[in-house]
Amino acid sequence: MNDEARKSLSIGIVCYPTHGGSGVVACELAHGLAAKGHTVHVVSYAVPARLDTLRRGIHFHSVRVPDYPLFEYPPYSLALAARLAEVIDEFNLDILHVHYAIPHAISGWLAKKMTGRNNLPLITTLHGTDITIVGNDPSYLTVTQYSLKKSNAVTVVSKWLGEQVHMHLDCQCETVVVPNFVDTEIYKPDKKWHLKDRLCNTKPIIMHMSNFRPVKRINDVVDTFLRVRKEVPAKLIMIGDGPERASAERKLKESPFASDVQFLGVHNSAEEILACADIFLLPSVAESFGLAALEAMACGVPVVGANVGGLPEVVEDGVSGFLLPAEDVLGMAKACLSLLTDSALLKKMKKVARKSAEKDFQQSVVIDRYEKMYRETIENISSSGA
Ligand code: GMT
Repeated sequence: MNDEARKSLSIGIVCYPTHGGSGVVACELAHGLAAKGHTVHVVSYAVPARLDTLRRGIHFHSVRVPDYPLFEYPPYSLALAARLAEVIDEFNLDILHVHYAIPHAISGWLAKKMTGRNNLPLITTLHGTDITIVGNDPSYLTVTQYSLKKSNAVTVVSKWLGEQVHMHLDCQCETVVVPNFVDTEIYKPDKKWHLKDRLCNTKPIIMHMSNFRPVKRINDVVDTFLRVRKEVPAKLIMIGDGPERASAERKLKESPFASDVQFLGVHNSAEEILACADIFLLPSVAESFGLAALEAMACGVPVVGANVGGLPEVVEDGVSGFLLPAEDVLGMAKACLSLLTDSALLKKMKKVARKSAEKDFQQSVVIDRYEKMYRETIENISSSGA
């Protein structure tokens, strides 16, 4: 390896700070890159939930969006572009990697133009709804198409999402699949018995973790659990929070099994809780990848979920879990019951789930891929004399 290839990089990462999968991936990537000796500058409007700003090599830069009575919609995209331009200049970034296309990709491109750093590589990682819902909306379609064309590389978190880019955006841009990843040293089947005890030590645990948006079908999680609970003793643990929580709680009020359901709220280090589960339930109607399912699998928890989007690229039906048609609550309940009434099958699937997370989605391997892509993109741009 020559000196240039070994040089540590100054990397800009842009993401949403909220509890969404794209922010989690961006932060874990930032941690992994910093651990490899790079300096990572994370830019967002608040410190992302998973970002550890105390780690060596991690810097956070906040975007301030001033309010003014004239604006019904304060222009975040412009405030972000201006902040990015400052960070590019001040820290002499070697590469800018944005997560979630809207508005990050276009703000990144604008920042390049503003600083005159036309050769600064811009990488855009697409996460799902930035293409299938938001990017696809006529209001954002052309700007999304344009910003992808202007990115030096576009990555997608699953093969399925790559297909959606071509279908929804009718765009010729090349996409590279770089799957999401998990740190299997942190997410592992290491039960903390005091925690298991507190959650429930006498019944198997079914778990769900998400931001409780309508796409996650929180009521299907509850309905599936109630069907299972009618047949066997079990407990449902819900991690996260969001708009669908209230309706799920209302539904439970009418059930004799309400006391078997516990809402824990948002947890930043969910790994210890996930390791206490026997089944992870993910009945979403759309999921470009399903990071929470992968984190559960790494903890040795098989997944029962919907056969949608990129989820089959993470969970192998009948092997590391069961995938049923979306909204098939009955089918999902039967799948859970087949696991809870057959301890040999459950044990086998737990093992396979962990193995598959280790084999196909190892954090160090995926971070190396991103790093290689950064270096290749820098090299290609500099050798093309752009
Ligand atoms: O839907 C979410 O949970 C948030 C969203 C995001 O972009 O923050 O998640 C998407 O990206 C995650 C990380 O790549 C994927 O694991 C999720 O499957 C994907 N969500 C959807 O496609 C609905």
